Amino acid sequence: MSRIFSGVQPTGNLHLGNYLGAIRNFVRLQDDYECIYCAVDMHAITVWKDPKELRSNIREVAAAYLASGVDPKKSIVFAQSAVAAHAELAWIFNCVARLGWLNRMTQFKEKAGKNRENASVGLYAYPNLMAADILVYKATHVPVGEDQKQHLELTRDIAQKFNNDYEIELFPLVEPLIFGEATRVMSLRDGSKKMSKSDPSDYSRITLMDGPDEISKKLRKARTDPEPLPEKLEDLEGRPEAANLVGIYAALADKTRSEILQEFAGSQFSTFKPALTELAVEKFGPIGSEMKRLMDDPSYVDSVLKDGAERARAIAAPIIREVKEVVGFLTD
Ligand code: AQP
Repeated sequence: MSRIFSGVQPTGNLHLGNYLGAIRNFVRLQDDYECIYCAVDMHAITVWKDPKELRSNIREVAAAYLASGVDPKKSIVFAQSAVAAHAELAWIFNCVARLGWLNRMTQFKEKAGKNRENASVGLYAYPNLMAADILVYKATHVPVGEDQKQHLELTRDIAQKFNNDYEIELFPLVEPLIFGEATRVMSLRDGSKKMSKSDPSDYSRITLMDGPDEISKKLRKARTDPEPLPEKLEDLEGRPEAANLVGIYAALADKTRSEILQEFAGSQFSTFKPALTELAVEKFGPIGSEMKRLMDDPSYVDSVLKDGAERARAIAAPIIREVKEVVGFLTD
């Protein structure tokens, strides 16, 4: 059976993009694959993070998985820092990956911005840790949003270089699983920017914990253009905000964007936005309230994370041991 690995950073403000691009797909894959889902807390500290907030955000990611339908009996749910093998393999990969490869990573450039000299070394080496997260389980498939494609290509490069350098077929070449009608959800305030947790504007994103009033307010204020919705998909070209809302509707309704356009062709946003609001409230209402219930019961969430960490450690242990032997470390 192929093995799936994926993770979400516990950096708060989990949003529609994280759900449609990743978490919802985690749920859909768990019947057909062995799935390992992580709150990647070691990635979260690559930029400064308040410790109290981090603890709460780790539980929030776990609660989001569970509330969205990840079954902790079928899938493994845990916090990255609880399995030391991630960090051990990441160091080895720091010695495999080349500076030139990391220099090409667009996410580092975006996140470090102009103040590159002041960015943490962890932020720069982030893709090596991500490769270790996946390969410490020899996972073969990784469900992610489109923005993670470049990091997964780097994971393949690292696996290939390790295999070549040590003349052994140890690591698989992972395949990204990027699917659905909303693989790159854009900001509600600016159709050229991806919806993100760190956008300073709350109006740029719908979070999983937003109630009906907040969802309605945010969608009412969402930027659009004055044209009605077209009949054909190609006519959405050059209309990023309209295309984004249609993509969100399609993903939430589990239909294609063409089907949505057939339904709403000729409609103004004054008609489309309330329909989208109703759909979003219907889909997110139960997830948000279940997340709140789980967040109020941290002992249950912690027990899921503890059990998950034990199961993850058991899978990673023989793999990291094999890697250490191949590299030439002494193992007992
Ligand atoms: N806008 C998005 N559309 C579709 N998928 C998205 N993902 C993130 N944003 C979108 C996917 O969600 C998963 C978890 O992301 P992450 O938390 O590991 O990191 P990120 O991509 O850095 O998330 P954010 O929300 O954009 O955070 P900040 O603001 O900190 O940069 C991944 O599979 C990702 O593809």
